[in-house]
Amino acid sequence: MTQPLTPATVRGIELRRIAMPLVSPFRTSFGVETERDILLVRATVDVDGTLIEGWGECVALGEPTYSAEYVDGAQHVLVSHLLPTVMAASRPIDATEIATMLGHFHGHPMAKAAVEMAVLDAQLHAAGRSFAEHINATKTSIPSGVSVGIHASIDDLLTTVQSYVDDGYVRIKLKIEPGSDIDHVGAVRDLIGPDMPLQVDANTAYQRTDGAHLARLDEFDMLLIEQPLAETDIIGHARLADEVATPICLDESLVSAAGTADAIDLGACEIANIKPGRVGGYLEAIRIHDLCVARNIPVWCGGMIETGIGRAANAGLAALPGFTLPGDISASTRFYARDIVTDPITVVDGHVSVPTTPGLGFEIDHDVLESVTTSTQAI
Ligand code: OSB
Ligand code: MG
Repeated sequence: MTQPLTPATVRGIELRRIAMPLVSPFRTSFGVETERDILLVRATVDVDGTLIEGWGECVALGEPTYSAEYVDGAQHVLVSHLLPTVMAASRPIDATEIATMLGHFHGHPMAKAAVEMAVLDAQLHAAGRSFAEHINATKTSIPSGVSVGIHASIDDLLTTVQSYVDDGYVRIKLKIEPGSDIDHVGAVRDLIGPDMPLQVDANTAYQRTDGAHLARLDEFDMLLIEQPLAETDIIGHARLADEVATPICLDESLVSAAGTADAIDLGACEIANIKPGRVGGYLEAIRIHDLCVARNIPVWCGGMIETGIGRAANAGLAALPGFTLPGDISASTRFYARDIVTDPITVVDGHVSVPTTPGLGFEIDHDVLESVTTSTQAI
């Protein structure tokens, strides 16, 4: 970190729900997303007598299918438990203190991360500093990968993948599940050729006994297999790592720095997908990045179908030097026809620019935001 930021007194919070239709259905092994129901946190804070606004995005999905959190539950825990605690602070606070202040509440990392994000955004604005600069991130642009949903037909899958190749994405990630795996991956490898980086994400769809089956993916020379087994099954992933040559990467299983260190030590995590929401915030995400660098574990930044708010913040995070693999930080247009920020994330020559403006690196487009808002709640 650079110089500490000036602490902030939280004066008010607005929770805002928005409905964002996806440009096409996104199917994973846990379900189909057609519209994103997103909770935004707008914090009004006082920094040295000046009122400043900051925004956070809660990445919880509409249903508890990717993880236990879901957007209605996140809003409830924020309103009833998390925000009253943060707002009862008797002195100005720093974003880095929020995880500790909320530490006695079990779980709800995505709800906690959204509060931390909003306060951090406001503090960075007050300091006139960008997120990437604040965390001493080194890159000015990051390679952009795209996550491709499960397709019923291989022909349709190839059409979709070709369109992303044409858009310039430098890495393809295919969602897989039993029945839509070996053939799908083989056909895509034939389409994109041997040199294009390729990986798969099972979102926990396989069993411990699927080692021999998953080893059939080895011939396609992929970067990694993401989260084949249940999120709690660390030993199962370690055994799979012995059976399958393709590196095993964890997503759902990694919920803290301590747990990530254990998974690495057990041989269950050869590559790490870091998502700030899943681990309770950007500061825990940086701790995970640091320990992976110390243990020589490659890291990349995952995505949760974020708006321009979350994408900008993720781009800042992924500018840290340990993020050596392309992330799931795609253009806003990958999922949304119209983003809620004035400067949507774009992919140029396969790369996303790291924001350099003060704050997390976006400006809200208030007209678009109003048009997609379904409710607001003031705290
Ligand atoms: O497992 O990485 C995942 C989206 C929602 C929930 C979980 C995941 C995903 C993605 C898409 O794969 C990532 C993105 O491009 O935002
Ligand atoms: Mg994943």
